[in-house]
Amino acid sequence: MTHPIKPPVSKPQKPSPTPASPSPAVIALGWLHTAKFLTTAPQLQFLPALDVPEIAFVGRSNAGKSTCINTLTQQKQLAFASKKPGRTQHINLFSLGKQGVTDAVLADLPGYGYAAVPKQDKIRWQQVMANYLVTRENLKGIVLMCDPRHGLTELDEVLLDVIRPRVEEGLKFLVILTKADKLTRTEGAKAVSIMKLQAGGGEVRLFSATKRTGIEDVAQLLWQWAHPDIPEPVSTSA
Ligand SMILES: Nc1nc2c(ncn2[C@@H]2O[C@H](COP(=O)(O)OP(=O)(O)OP(=O)(O)O)[C@@H](O)[C@H]2O)c(=O)[nH]1
Ligand SMILES: [Mg+2]
Repeated sequence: MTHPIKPPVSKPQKPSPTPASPSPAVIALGWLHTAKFLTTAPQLQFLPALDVPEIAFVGRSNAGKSTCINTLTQQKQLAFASKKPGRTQHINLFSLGKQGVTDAVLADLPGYGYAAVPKQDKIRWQQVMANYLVTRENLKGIVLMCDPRHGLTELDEVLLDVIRPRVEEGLKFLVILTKADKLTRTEGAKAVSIMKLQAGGGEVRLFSATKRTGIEDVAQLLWQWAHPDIPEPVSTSA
């Protein structure tokens, strides 16, 4: 007696899950993580002319510019941060871009307002900075770092006056209220409302490197500034 050979029963195939696409924040942070030191210069004239968007971090000495760049790029010592004010004395550029293709640059600028700096040096530096902010052709956005416990200083106001015409022409502008870990929630909210009135139409965000507040939000904003033709970040493999 022969037994019919049963055909093997194939299990019903589950549809293979499509990998979830990374969130805009993950894409923006991944992009910032590609940051590499590009060059340093004591003055604008020594900076290379570039044709990719440049985003400058400015603000009074010790406000937290270098720390903010290190936090956003998730690199501990990309920019020199220090308890000692006046640590950053050159314009330092960092290139960003996946697969080795630079698509934007971050600029860490020396802080102003440090009392111990000789007057002549202060004036010289203010001129270097004003020159940079007014004439740097590929400058796409300015991030003004401000410690909300001190508010805007006189030199911050000077800077706002210098950049106002360019902001009116479309230059992106963000005020980061730093060291938010030093404020209560209510103080933080109040500082944001006050700064929104002072920032002349710019964006305002609370930020803390220690508590990691505002990192994703700021990262996404910078990503959008550098990629204005792409409305939402799209998934790209590194
Ligand atoms: N608590 C707290 N401290 C911070 C934060 N960000 C920066 N700091 C501290 O503030 C000090 C100054 O930080 P830097 O990043 O060097 O400041 P900077 O604006 O680059 O200063 P200059 O280079 O002098 O213009 C350092 O001691 C940092 O650790 C923050 O979010 N929270
Ligand atoms: Mg610095």
